[in-house]
Amino acid sequence: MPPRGTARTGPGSPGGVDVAGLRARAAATLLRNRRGSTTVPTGALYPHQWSWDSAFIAVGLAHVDPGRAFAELAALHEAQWRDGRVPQIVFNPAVPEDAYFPGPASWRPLPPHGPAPGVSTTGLVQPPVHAAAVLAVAERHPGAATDAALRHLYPRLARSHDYLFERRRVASGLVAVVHPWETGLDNSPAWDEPLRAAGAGPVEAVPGLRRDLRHAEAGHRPTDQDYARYLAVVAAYRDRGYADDDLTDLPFCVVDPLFCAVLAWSEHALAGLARRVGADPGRHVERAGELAHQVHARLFDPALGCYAALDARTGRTVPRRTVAGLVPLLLPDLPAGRRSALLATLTGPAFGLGSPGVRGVPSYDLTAPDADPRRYWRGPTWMNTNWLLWTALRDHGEADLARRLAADAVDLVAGAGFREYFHPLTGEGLGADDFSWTAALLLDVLAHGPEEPRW
Ligand code: 9WN
Repeated sequence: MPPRGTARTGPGSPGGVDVAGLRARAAATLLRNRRGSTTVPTGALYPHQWSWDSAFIAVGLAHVDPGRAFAELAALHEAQWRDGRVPQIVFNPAVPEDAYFPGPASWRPLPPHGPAPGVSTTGLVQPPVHAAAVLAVAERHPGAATDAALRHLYPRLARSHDYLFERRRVASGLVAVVHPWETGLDNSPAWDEPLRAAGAGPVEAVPGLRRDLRHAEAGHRPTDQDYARYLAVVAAYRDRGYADDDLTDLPFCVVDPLFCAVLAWSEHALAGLARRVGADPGRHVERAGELAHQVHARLFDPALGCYAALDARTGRTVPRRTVAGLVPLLLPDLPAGRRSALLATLTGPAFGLGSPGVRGVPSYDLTAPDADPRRYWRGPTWMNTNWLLWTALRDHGEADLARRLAADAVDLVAGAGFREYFHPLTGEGLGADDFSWTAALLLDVLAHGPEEPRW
C-alpha cells in the first residue's frame, strides 16, 4: 500500500522514487565525508568529528559497512574525557585552526579531567544517542566481530552515561545541559529566554570570527547575536575549568526534554548491551526508569500538548512548542493519555504530520508568530529529529504515521538532495549539502520502510 500523502512523487515504491539510486548516493556521501576511521558531518562547514552526528552516521553505516560503524564510535570514545564525558567535537589536528569557529584554541586550556594529552576537543557534550545507535548496529549484525566491538564499547558508553547521571544532575533529579550546543538544537526558540538572561560578549566582534557564513546562507544560520551569547556561555564554563559543581551558577543551565528522553532511551539500550556482554543490566534499567519518571512528571506541559524545557536556574518552564518536546514519545512506558496527547500535537496544526503540504516534522511550531521555516532549528525539518520520531512511532505501533514520516523523508531527499535541513512547506533544501546524517538516516529509513515495515 503506498504511504498516505505521497501523490507528488507518483506510483511505485516508495512514491516512484529511484530507491536503489538514492541508496547508492547516500553511501557515496558517507564515503566522501570519511576521514580515516571517522566521518565529518559535511566537508566544509563542519570539518571535524561531531558526537551525535557520529552516532546517527553509525546507524546508516550499519547498512553499508558495520565494521566502519563500530570504528566511528570507537574513534569518538578515544577522545572521551577522564571524567567520562564524550565531547561534542573532536578536532582533527590536520585541519587548520581557522577552518571552523570556535576552533581548538577557543576551548583551551582543557582541564586535568579532560581528554588524553594531545587530543583536542570542546568541553561540551551532545545528546547521548550513542548506546541506542550501537544496539541498532549490533541487532542487525550478530556475530563474533560485533561481540568484540561491544566488549570494547560497552564500558565506555556506560562511563559516559555515568558522567551525565552523576555530574549533570540538577536538584530535581533531571539531567541538565550547560550550553545550547549541548542540546544539538542550537538556536531553538526554547533557548531564547534563558540565553538572553545569560548575557553576551561584544556582538561587533562576531562577524570577523564566524566561518559558517562562508559555507551557508546567513538567513539559514544563527544570528551574530546568537553567537555573541554562545561565546559568553563557552567562556564561563571554560574559565571554571569545565567543572560541574554548582551547575546552576553557570549562565546557562537548562533541562531539555530531548536530551533527557534520549538519555533514558539510550540507558535502556545500554541494558540491552550489558546483557550481550554479560554485565549487569539492572542498574541501567533502574536508572532509565527513574529518569523517565522525572521527565514525565516534571516536563510535560498540558497547555502545549508536549514536553517543555525547564530553566534550571529559575525553576521555570520554557513555554515553547518545539520538536524536542515530542521526542519523549521514544520512551516505552508513557503515562496514561500521554501518547494520544503527543500524537494530537504531532498531527495538529503546530507540526502538521500527515497534513497535505507539510514535509516531515518541523523543528518548531509552524503556527508560532516567530516560526522561521528557513532558519536552522527555528522551523526547518531535520532528518535526525524525524528519525527519532519515526523510531518512536514504529515502537508504539503507529504504522500509518511512521509510513508517512518515512515517505516524507524520502521525498525531501529525492527532491532536494542530502541537505542539512529542509523547508517544511516547500521542501527547499537548506544549510549545507552532502550532509552525513541525512544520508545515513535515509539509508536506515529505506532499509525498514515504508516498503519493509518492521511492525
Ligand atoms: C555546533 C554538526 C552540528 C550538529 C548540531 C547542529 C550544528 C554546530 C554549529 O552542527 O551545530 O555544534 O557549528 O552550528 O546544530 O546539531 O551536531 O552537524
